[in-house]
Amino acid sequence: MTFTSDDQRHMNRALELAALGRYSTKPNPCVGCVIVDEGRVIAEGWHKKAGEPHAEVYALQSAAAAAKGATAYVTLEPCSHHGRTPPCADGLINAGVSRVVIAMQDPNPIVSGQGVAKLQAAGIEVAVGLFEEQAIALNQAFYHRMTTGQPYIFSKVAMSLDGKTAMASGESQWITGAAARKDVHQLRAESDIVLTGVGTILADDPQLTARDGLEHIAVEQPHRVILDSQLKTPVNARIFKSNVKVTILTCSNNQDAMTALQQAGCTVQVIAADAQGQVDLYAVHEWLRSQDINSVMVEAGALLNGALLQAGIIDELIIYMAPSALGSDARGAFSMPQVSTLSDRVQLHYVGMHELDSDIKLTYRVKRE
Ligand code: AOF
Ligand code: ZN
Repeated sequence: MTFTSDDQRHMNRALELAALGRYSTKPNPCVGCVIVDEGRVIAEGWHKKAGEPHAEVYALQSAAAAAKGATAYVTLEPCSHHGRTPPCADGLINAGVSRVVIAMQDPNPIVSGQGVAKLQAAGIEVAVGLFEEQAIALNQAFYHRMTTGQPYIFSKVAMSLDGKTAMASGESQWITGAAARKDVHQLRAESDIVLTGVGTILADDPQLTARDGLEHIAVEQPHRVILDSQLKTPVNARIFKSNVKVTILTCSNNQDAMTALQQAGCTVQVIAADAQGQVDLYAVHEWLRSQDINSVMVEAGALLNGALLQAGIIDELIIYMAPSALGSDARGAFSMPQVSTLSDRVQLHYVGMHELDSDIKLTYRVKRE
């Protein structure tokens, strides 16, 4: 398929528009649309929030009758299904557009190829694949879930150069600088769920919301989930103070503790216990899979992080490394008591690196046999 430089310019703009929804469309993908007639942009649109109109609907509304004979640039294959909104392929057909340029096929099995087929059957010229890589990258977690049936699960760790996350006393705040902390808030804003353990709640009393640097941007806050085998989360924890959903996964059936936590404003869900009487991590994984979500960000201490990594539940690690050394008495990032020989080590693929002021952001994918 060959694309002109004008095609590239318009698709670039559609990708820019799509990115405006990156903190608010979850669990839907972010999508942008530009409508062009005789070389002139006549309308633009982007998807803002699940349940609200798709990108094409906004663009077609704004183009009105001028869409007839025009070209639509869309970052995702127009949908063919009646979901929370009617099919965009029908909208484009009814508006009389003559050409549709698409960055990527919709990996959602209820659409996947059928949107294109519908447009072609109506006699519209369709071209797919312009800036496909960028479009997939923009919706990495959505793509992962649609192609594997599992949410994309990553763990974020802020550590010193010697791999330590906290002093032996538990003191841990501000290991990394302001730019890295802002980046963490963006990751939270992109994630459907932020997962933590009761140990982190007791040690740091975090809110786990997306705030820093996002004050003027529409953010659909992540659902916070706490693994708390014995229901030790205090009812006055700061995580309950913001008006954002909290769920506790437990294997305790202490009714009094459960009622008190429900009154504090959270949902308590009992799941299976493992042989040690802790919540079973495979049951946690199953529960995450059952939610309508694309991505899970783990923000936890060494015990939970190590256990999730060893259980093969983590897909990716995002490490913020600060230029400091905390010494060998400080706490490590991953407690993995079962790893006693090098052959048991968890192996990683390097994905990329970014400088954030004086910190470094490193991304690694977990190798699977
Ligand atoms: C498009 N344009 O802007 C978006 C699309 O629940 P619904 O009705 O919003 O449908 C969600 C599905 O629609 C989503 O999983 C994806 O396959 C597609 N999203 N499609 O043509 C858009 N956001
Ligand atoms: Zn649609």
